[in-house]
Amino acid sequence: KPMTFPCYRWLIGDIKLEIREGTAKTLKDDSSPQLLTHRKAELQERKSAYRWVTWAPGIPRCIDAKTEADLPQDVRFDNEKRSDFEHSLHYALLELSLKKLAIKFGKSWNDLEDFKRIFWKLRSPVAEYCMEHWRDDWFFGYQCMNGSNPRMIQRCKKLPENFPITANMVQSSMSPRTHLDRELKAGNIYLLDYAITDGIPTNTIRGTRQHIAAPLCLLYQHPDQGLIPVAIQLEQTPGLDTPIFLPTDPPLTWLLAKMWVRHSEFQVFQLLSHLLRTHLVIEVFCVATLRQLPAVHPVYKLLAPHLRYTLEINCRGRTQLISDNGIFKRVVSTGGEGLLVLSQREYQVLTYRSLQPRYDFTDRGVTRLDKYHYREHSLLLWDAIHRFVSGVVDLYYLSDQDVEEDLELQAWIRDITQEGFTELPNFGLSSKLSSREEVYTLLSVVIFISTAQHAATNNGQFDWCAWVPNTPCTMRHPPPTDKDAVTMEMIMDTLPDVSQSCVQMAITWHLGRAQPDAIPLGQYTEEHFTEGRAQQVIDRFRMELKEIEEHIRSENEGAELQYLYLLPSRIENSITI
Ligand code: OYP
Repeated sequence: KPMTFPCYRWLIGDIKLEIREGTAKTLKDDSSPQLLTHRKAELQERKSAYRWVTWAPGIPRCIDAKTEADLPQDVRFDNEKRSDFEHSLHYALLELSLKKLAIKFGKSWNDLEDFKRIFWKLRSPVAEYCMEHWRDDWFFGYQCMNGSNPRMIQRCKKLPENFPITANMVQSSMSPRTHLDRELKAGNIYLLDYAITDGIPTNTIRGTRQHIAAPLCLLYQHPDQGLIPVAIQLEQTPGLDTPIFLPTDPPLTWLLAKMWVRHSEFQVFQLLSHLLRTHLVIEVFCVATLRQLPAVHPVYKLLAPHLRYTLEINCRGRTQLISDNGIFKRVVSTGGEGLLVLSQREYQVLTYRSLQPRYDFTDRGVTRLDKYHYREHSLLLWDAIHRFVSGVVDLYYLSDQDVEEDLELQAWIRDITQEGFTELPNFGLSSKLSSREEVYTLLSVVIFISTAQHAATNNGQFDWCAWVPNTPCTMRHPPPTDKDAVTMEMIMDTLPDVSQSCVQMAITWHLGRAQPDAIPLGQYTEEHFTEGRAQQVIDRFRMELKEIEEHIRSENEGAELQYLYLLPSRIENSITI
């Protein structure tokens, strides 16, 4: 097994012996001039191997590599990973293209049941459950909390001015003993607002314009039914052509309105929650760590296992997924210019605070949302990660002053804030680290996002997107304007065609399936830390993860629909897919 992040190669002669023990050292701990020279030489070499580049303006900067082939060998996939990645994709695409041929190319489906014709073999229990229940309102609400994009739902204290709902409209979703105003005050009303997709340039696929709406959806935490959608408006500006859709509308009308919400959800989920807020954010830390911290540095040792393979998967994403002729351009409504505009909008409002789960939940006002498993598991994991990180940091930094005086660590945070997250005045991460507390939080963010948060967004994508009508990647007709004019034919002409559906199935399966060579959270196979004190902290972390594992297991036992994305054994130690 090749070492991804080598520790020892810089060290020669008697010095090599000392370091082979693996004792982590900050700059101050390394006293001999010889060692200091090596530290410097290592960093010089690394800075020339790993350089920043602006792939596109207005999003995080990334590694300077045109394709994965330009990356240094140390950060490339190993043979097993590469062949598995390439084979799995070909397998999925081949399987589906055979079906595609058997059906008909580039055409609409006839009926919702038709999607079953490609829904075969590449299955999962949740995907199947989804296929059976995707029309149900409770299932729609459930997905806002425990689907692939659990960060969109927010509490609604006051109705938005551009969403003119009256109490009357939603009364039928509530018991006669209560009404909208009372439920707003009680904290039982929630909102999905896709304003960010308003006016995004749309893709043209084989000559056909695709469409994007900007929905608003009001939800009610019903005492018996759980979280259910009660009103949907598909554009941000109210008007005669943008009716407010209700569960009491003709069934197909309400269904189509929900599909439009879920189509915006696909875009926000994949591009913002997944790509931008996990992959691209973590790449910044990856590049800065490789450039600024020598392999003996404790922060390097702590982070390296959480940064494995991220540069390569991101390079592949940039060349094959979001490039001018990539997968998005071929089948997704935001393909082309749209995906960049959307990402730039999100980047403008991205905050360091929102990357910390506790703040994320309080700021969205969702601390009292019922059966929000993602929130519960996230907090357990965050706390375990935070205890682990502070345990490690305390071994090498005895005071806040030690933090302030670590010149390598200060160069690292400057690289992150000034070279990585550029053009981002409101990000809220200072370019100077002044206390141990700040270091705990920052390193916990990096580990939490590269493990738990990525698992929560990535690993369910086949479950929630394989049944294409549940989360369509594109819409081929504009949103409905007349509640009484919605037909099955119109729905079929709107949803992704046969070919687009096949690609959506293939790619989400390819990315969402368990990785055969996965290293789970907390398994440190390369033994960066060898000193006993550090091993103890690692062991305690593993024990806590085991407890979380058992807790989640028993909580899910016998449940018809299980939430297992944050099961520690299913969380990868880094973003590798
Ligand atoms: C890289 O040969 C990645 O076509 C995925 O990207 C898929 C390929 C290459 C295709 C290879 C090929 C991984 C990194 C990332 C990310 C996050 C965003 C994922 C979005 C998935 C969208 C699925 C689209 C379905 C229509």
